[in-house]
Amino acid sequence: MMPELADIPNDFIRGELDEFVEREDERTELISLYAAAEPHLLEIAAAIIAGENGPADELTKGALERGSGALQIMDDGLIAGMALVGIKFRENFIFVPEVLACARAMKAGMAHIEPILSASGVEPLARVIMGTVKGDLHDIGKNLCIMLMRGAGFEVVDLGVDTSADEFIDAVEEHEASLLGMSALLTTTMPNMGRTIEAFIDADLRDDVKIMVGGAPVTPDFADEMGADAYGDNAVECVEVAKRLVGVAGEPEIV
Ligand code: B12
Repeated sequence: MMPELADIPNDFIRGELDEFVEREDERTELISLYAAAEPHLLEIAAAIIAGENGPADELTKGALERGSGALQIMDDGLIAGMALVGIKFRENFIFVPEVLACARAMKAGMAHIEPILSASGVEPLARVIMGTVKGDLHDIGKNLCIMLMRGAGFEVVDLGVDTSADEFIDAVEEHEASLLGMSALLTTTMPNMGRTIEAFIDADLRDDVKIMVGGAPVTPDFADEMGADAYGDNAVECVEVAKRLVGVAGEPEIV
């Protein structure tokens, strides 16, 4: 049986979903997500939605202490909260300052998850350069990818946000990286991935590095058209793709 709104074990989230999520497909998807999540993880999602730093920090720490897995906390707590924030933002129920508060709350939670997902201690599988493309300041998804990649044994150099083609090229050369990952969250900045790939071709370096791309508006077709080697839909897939591109067999080892 399909879960219903009443099955979500959190009053605040039930209210938010009922008030702000109008599209039927999104309501169904979010109801399934929240109804299946454990109540203490939904409290984390609620703290993200409310943009409350302190609770996001405390609740994430508490969830780890009671034994929830880092990946589960990330999916059912932190990312689940951001999903509703994204819809409220798109529909103009909230604006940039509120979204920034939610992003800060998410970062407060991620601070506890990071050491676990990044702990690896093995010889690096490969050196990877990661960055968000020029003109784009979104870094939450990229940072999650980096955490999981470090946890899976990659050495990752993080160029941050608003990264130009030249900065990507310089970093690949300086660190002799075999893999480059680019993130974009805006349809207006997505073409900068293609421009960066062009710049690698112009610099005669395209054959030296594998390039993977991701971010909410990016599609496998778009990745293909712009000449990327691979596309990844989420942080777990990012690790899988990275392993495939550098020729490491086996499933990613993630907490
Ligand atoms: C948080 C947020 C912000 C924050 C960013 C804070 C930060 N430090 O990142 C702030 C408030 C700054 C912001 C600003 C803006 N934003 Co904004 N933002 C968002 C929001 C709500 C969530 C993004 C997010 O963090 N998602 C959670 C993470 C976990 O998901 P993710 O980023 O998709 O990453 C996952 C995958 O995509 C993948 N992935 C990501 N990168 C990579 C890379 C590789 C290599 C691989 C393999 C995989 C991969 O793995 C990740 C983890 O699973 C989205 C809505 C949405 N639903 O996406 C809008 C959204 C992206 N923003 C939007 C807009 C319009 C803006 C602004 C232009 C608003 C304005 N008028 O100023 C500015 C632009 C600023 C700029 N120049 O970049 C639009 C974009 C519309 C479009 N199609 O272009 C969106 C979609 C909201 C909307 N529907 O209107 N934003």
